[in-house]
Amino acid sequence: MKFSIAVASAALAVCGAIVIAKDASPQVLEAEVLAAAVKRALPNSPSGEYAPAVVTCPTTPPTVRSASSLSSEETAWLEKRKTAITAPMREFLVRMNITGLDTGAYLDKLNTTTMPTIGMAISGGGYRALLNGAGFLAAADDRTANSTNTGQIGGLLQSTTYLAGLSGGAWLVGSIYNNNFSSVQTLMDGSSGSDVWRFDRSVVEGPEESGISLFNTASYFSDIVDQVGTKVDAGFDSSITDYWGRALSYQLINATDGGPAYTWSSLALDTTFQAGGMPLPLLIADSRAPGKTVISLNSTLFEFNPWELGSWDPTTYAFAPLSYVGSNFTNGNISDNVCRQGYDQSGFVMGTSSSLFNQFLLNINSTSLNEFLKDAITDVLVDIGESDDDIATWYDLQNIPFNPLIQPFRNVDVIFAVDSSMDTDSQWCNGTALVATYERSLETISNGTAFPSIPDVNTMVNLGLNARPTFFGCDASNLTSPAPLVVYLPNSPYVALSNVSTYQLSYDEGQANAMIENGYVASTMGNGTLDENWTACVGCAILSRSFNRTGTTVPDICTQCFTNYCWDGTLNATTPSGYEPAAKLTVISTSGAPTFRVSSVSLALAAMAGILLS
Ligand SMILES: *[C@@H]1O[C@H](CO)[C@@H](O)[C@H](O)[C@H]1NC(C)=O
Ligand SMILES: *[C@@H]1O[C@H](CO)[C@@H](O)[C@H](O)[C@H]1NC(C)=O
Ligand SMILES: *[C@@H]1O[C@H](CO)[C@@H](O)[C@H](O)[C@H]1NC(C)=O
Ligand SMILES: *[C@@H]1O[C@H](CO)[C@@H](O)[C@H](O)[C@H]1NC(C)=O
Ligand SMILES: *[C@@H]1O[C@H](CO)[C@@H](O)[C@H](O)[C@H]1NC(C)=O
Ligand SMILES: *[C@@H]1O[C@H](CO)[C@@H](O)[C@H](O)[C@H]1NC(C)=O
Ligand SMILES: *[C@@H]1O[C@H](CO)[C@@H](O)[C@H](O)[C@H]1NC(C)=O
Ligand SMILES: *[C@@H]1O[C@H](CO)[C@@H](O)[C@H](O)[C@H]1NC(C)=O
Ligand SMILES: *[C@@H]1O[C@H](CO)[C@@H](O)[C@H](O)[C@H]1NC(C)=O
Ligand SMILES: *[C@@H]1O[C@H](CO)[C@@H](O)[C@H](O)[C@H]1NC(C)=O
Ligand SMILES: *[C@@H]1O[C@H](CO)[C@@H](O)[C@H](O)[C@H]1NC(C)=O
Ligand SMILES: CC(=O)N[C@H]1CO[C@H](CO)[C@@H](O)[C@@H]1O
Repeated sequence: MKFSIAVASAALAVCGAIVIAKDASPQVLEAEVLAAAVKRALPNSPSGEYAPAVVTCPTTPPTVRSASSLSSEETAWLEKRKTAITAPMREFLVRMNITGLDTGAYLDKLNTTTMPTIGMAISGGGYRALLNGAGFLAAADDRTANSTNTGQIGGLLQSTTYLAGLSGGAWLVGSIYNNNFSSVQTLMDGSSGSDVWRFDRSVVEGPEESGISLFNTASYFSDIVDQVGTKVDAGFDSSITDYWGRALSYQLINATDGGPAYTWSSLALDTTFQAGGMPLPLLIADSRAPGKTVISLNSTLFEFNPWELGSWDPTTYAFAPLSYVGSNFTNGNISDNVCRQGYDQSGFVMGTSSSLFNQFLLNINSTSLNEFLKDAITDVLVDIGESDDDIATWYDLQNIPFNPLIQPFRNVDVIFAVDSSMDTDSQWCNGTALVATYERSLETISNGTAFPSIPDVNTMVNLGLNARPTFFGCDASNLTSPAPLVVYLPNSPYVALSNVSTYQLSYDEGQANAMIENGYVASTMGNGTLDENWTACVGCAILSRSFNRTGTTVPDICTQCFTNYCWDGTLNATTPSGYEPAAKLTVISTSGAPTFRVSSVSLALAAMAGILLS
């Protein structure tokens, strides 16, 4: 994850320099925002374009609040969501076939307070993470064809309360929510005339239009520059993240020019969302101190939800109303009576959770760009890096967005964590992200968050915990404070060798679909073919904390599942000799080899460099 500068600008205007009004009334926030009954994420930036604009302040001006509770909006929304998922969760868990438990009767005894709270966390890792995460979400979504058949887990998404994404995972979550909670299948299918999810054209090339490709790319960049220019003209700082976020939006938001006026806060205006009809989307961005290029475990983590931007960490411990980010909050209040809106542009928010450009800097010498272009681009990016306009780290160890899901106020019982990190030499994950979150939970900055014990990465590899689903924190009595059970779903080869590089920026349809299918099959254990009891085990993981709360005897099949899937505390920290897992099922043959089209990327980078230099 990356926290770009601009990021800093965003959080900044808000959180950075502020002394927090610890007693800000939550009711204040209620006064604003949710008036309009609009259908979906919408282009509601007051300027009508990419730029933020000054608006009339509401009678009760927006304020920054202390992080000492959930927001009043979230509290009210949770009631709606818990009610909305009651029937789908019952249907889903009955279908999971937990032999020996009268699942329907068990759930009927629970209410909206005592029912399980499910969270999902989709890791970073560029397009690899987007595609692998998409496979999981497709499997979990009961709208996917055949996903409610025997051996499948469709309906998990419809039973989930929180869906968190980081970096590539944030692109996935953001794309789904900015497109009216479209299913993965709909986005994969695409539609004529739409560039959404057309990953065969890389983000540096731009979408295909009629005409000659080189001109397309040039006009794509000039459109982006014009859009960001409106923000600069309106008196706001811009950064590489603005360009990056705009470019991403062409692929992720199904609207002309990537929807320059779409805002993240508009998600809260969607009537289906307001009625609890989808999980609460949460994006994470990391921060770094100015002048530092390394993100440490002690870095402050920021959360974007549809209502607010802020942090639960004691270093910030405040939330600002997202739609007014960009206004000058001093001591938590707007003292100059100037309100600004439209700063939380959706692409900018997604870009804030991921900033790839510096990796081109770091890896530029390994590309086949000619020397002139390498120099030009290096100059541009060095400038940006030196002016602190962007972070120089693509990869933060905390690559799975657990932080918002382990906040005690949210009472999450189980987290389905999809890890598409690139850790080992062979580009598979080895649990580094789990270890990072666990270690952070032991630091002062964790501020009451708890996470189950996680073994070292050597143990992960030696015991194969990174090669198949693994549950952590199964035994609630072994925890010092309440923490969720983690269902870890590592990127592993089932039907595709999905360990492609983070720097692969374009995917032909066959490869993209194979990667999505791999994520699907990984989260269903080969649609049940690798373990006929997998769905029961998913159900057992979801109900585990509930069994404790209600003093229910754990069904035999769950005991069997926990024996099979829970890490039992065994360690083997010897350094493994390497990690080269074989595919568990028949690999889908795809037409082309991985396509990192260096030639077009070169052109596009050249165009970008030219623009930035001008
Ligand atoms: C439910 O699980 C049992 C074994 O525990 C199995 O015999 C039965 O076929 C399963 N039912 C379905 C619908 O999958
Ligand atoms: C749910 O059930 C618990 C325990 O049975 C009870 O304490 C609580 O008040 C109930 N909550 C609601 C919203 O009914
Ligand atoms: C769904 O299952 C049916 C019956 O097995 C099959 O014919 C169909 O192709 C499947 N659809 C998808 C999208 O997998
Ligand atoms: C798993 O099920 C999905 C949905 O029915 C289907 O598209 C896919 O081909 C199946 N894959 C395997 C390996 O069984
Ligand atoms: C994209 O938007 C167009 C026009 O609103 C719509 O017809 C199409 O279904 C959308 N496509 C996707 C994949 O959402
Ligand atoms: C985090 O900060 C605490 C308190 O300042 C310090 O003791 C600890 O060593 C730091 N940890 C890391 C990983 O930087
Ligand atoms: C924000 O407001 C404070 C207090 O009115 C003022 O001192 C500060 O200069 C303002 N900051 C900006 C960036 O306008
Ligand atoms: C790339 O190579 C050049 C020449 O060897 C060197 O000066 C430059 O620092 C390198 N750039 C990076 C990002 O490693
Ligand atoms: C695990 O991944 C980290 C990078 O995240 C790497 O430094 C380490 O060598 C890897 N260890 C093993 C055993 O794969
Ligand atoms: C699945 O569960 C049933 C019932 O508990 C058990 O008899 C069977 O051995 C299990 N199958 C596997 C592959 O674990
Ligand atoms: C149980 O707790 C101890 C102490 O925190 C820890 O070392 C151990 O790994 C835990 N066991 C499991 C299975 O999580
Ligand atoms: C549970 C816990 O330790 N909460 C603390 C988080 O940080 C804030 C700000 O420092 C404290 O006020 C809380 O007590």
